Amino acid sequence: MKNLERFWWKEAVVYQIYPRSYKDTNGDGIGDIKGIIEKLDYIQSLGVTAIWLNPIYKSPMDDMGYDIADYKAIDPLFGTMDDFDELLAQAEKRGIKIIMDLVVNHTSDEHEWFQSARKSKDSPYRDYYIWRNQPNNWKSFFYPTAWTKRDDMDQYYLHLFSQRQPDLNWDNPKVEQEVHDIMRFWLDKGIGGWRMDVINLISKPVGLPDVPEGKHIGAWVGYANRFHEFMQNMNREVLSKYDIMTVGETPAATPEIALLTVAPERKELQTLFQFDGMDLDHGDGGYWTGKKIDVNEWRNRYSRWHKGLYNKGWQSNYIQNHDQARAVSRFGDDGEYRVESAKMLALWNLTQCGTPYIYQGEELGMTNHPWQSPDEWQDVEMINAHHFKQQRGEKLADYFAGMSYRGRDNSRTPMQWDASENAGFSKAKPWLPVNPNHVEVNVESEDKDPNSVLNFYRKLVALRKESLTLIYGDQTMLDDSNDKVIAYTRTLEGKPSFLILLNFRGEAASVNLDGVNLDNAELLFSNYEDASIINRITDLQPWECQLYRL
Ligand code: TEU
Ligand code: CA
Repeated sequence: MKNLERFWWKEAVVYQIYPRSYKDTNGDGIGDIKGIIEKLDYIQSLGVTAIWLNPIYKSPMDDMGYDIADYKAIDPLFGTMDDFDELLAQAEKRGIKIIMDLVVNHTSDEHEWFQSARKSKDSPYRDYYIWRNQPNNWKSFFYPTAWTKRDDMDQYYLHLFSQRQPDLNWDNPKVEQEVHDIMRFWLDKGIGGWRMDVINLISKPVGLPDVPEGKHIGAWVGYANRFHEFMQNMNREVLSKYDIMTVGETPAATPEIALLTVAPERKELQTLFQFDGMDLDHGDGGYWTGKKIDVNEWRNRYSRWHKGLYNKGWQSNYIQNHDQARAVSRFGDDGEYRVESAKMLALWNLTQCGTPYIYQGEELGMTNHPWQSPDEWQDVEMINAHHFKQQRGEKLADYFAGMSYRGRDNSRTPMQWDASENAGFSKAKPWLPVNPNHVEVNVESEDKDPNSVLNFYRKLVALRKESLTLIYGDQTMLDDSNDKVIAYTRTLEGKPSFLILLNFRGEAASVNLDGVNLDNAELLFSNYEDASIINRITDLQPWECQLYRL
């Protein structure tokens, strides 16, 4: 099977919804399933063909649903199973598939398996989790240690994420059976596929050896031991029996390692999310600090992935999600050039080879939040990191700006529907503050404005869906040491080619296009109204982007 073989999931454009923040219909300040149903016509108007829903299962919400207490129940905050069935039916009417989140590296500590397991070593569920008399040196993703022993416990349990997210023991064959059973339950309802949370962490290295100094726990555990065996079992027993899409979230992947999962002949998953672009704005002080990205590095990393996977496997592309702060605030300019730079990033995201994901609000150019105080934060990662820093004696003033820039709550503030008090998200006070810029940045006003970010996305999604070159074509980087502009062609045998120019800087820049035949170049897209003057094709204004058909 080759890269160019056509499948619906390669041609899909996916819209990611964080249900908690999308639309509240019952006035509790929290988004719900009925809210998503209410907005399906809007979602359809974007041209997207699938929705990935962040978790909506029963959960104490320690990690906002990534801590699941019952895999076969909808959390009452979001609605009922009837609401979910209605969403599936209404989405299907509009040609939209629903992709669910599979979170099976860990459960909630309120899951009945863990409730039973924690009580005694004789529990039939004890071996569903990972217990030790003594912790090893593993750190949790969410600070600080990955091992906890509660007062009523005689052993420590492993949790790679928060204390309330105990890791499942996949070496117990019963755990694998349970997961397959859960998957079938939802697939038999007719869902369109799975996004699989930190799936490459499910198998732990044999004997749980200490992680070497300086190595991140994700890289130490990722792809360890029996991971590929578990994926092949899952594919054989479950996935291969349905016409669905599958995308693994796999921190620490490289193109070489990724192919072991996404090459079709491996019979594991179709595609994965890689993180290589996401640390390019980490400052000298590490994760909780920021800096401007190095454009050459951006080009190198992404083209390494393209070359590594082209014709061998399939990619999934994104510039933000519920874990990543707003792209326009990180890689663009959320001030003076918000509109221009949001469109430039849109053009990047939707002209890569692979399946594109658009995260709610990205289509409006929504920005990071102007946080006033840590008291506003709800995210367990931000709260834990803040407490950890306080305990170590770090001063808030030294890290507040960095956390405000990086924190996950930036992407979780309510969707901005209109200019009214709560941005049309809810009649009540929303669970996270609404960005004050909603008076300007919102669906209602952007819908009416032909030059809005929203309408740019709509046109671009439409173009992408009808163009096999943009979906399946090869990519060739041009002027590949230009430190401001990223330029490339997309080509597919027998089809028109495209030329894409993206100025990643807030200043004028030029690009060298020697060797590209521009004779018949037709400008289809730009974020400046006066861009079609062909003799300045190589001179770009701040954040300018252009797409030509050659
Ligand atoms: O994220 C895994 C993951 O890599 C993140 O923890 C990431 O390191 C961090 O968010 C960067 O800010 C997945 C989910 O997407 C995330 O929401 C969950 O919190 C996490 O797994 C645990 O389930
Ligand atoms: Ca609600």
